[in-house]
Amino acid sequence: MHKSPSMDNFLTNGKSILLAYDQGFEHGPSLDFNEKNVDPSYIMEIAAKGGFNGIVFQKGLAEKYYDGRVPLILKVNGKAALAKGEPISMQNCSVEYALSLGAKAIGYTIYLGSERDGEMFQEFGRIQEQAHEHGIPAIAWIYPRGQAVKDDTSKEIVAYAARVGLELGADAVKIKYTGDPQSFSWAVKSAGKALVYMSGGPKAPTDEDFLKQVRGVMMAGATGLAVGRNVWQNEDPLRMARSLKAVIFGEKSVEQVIEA
Ligand code: FBP
Repeated sequence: MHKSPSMDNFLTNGKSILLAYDQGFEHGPSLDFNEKNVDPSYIMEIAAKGGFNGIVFQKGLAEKYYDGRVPLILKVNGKAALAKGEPISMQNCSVEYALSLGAKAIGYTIYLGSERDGEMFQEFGRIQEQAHEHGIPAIAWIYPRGQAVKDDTSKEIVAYAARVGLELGADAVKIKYTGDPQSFSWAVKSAGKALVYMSGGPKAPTDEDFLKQVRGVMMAGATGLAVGRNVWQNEDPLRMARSLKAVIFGEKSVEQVIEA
């Protein structure tokens, strides 16, 4: 009987916080980066000093900046922001090459609802099998997107994303927050044994706003958070990391964290 590889490399007492840094590819450097966070070494430092459970890099960054201090999730597909039309993100790195760079998991984005989602299902299916053959988990970023998707954070569509991830064999799914714990708990239930990570999103107006989202996600039974901008765009990323860890691992309320 086939057993899925465990996500244990990325967990602390069953919970997790991952640092995502593929936005230079997905959005372009000018949209998200400043003089400091445009440097991948700065992000590697935040991941290590901030005690993250994993860091997400595309292969070029992994080759030149990954230093082994934090488990690596190699993102093996990506889409640039320039082309318009139905979204499609195709593989740019093999599973074998990801392993040679030290990957302890594979990351792959699927745009559920795109007219081209079948191509990503097919490709992820192959990648997931290769990852499992090598004993490492496959994490699916599942973002409902395309003309057919009216509301990408509705209870129904987020749960659908989670379920597609489970059925495709993802060991963890990275999905957007619905906005409240009740509706997000339906996504967590729909994900079954696939672990659920909330995807960070653009920087929230205040730290408190973002911490409230994370608290809601954890109350809904998620495993944790895969976050980029809300950490490395923060003026004090390590302080933000501490606050997030207090909510995720310490089960602290936002009030307790803010007052500390
Ligand atoms: P953020 O926390 O910065 O949103 O990062 C999470 C992430 O999934 C990244 O891995 C990815 O680059 C980005 O969001 C994609 O954002 P979108 O496609 O929603 O613009």
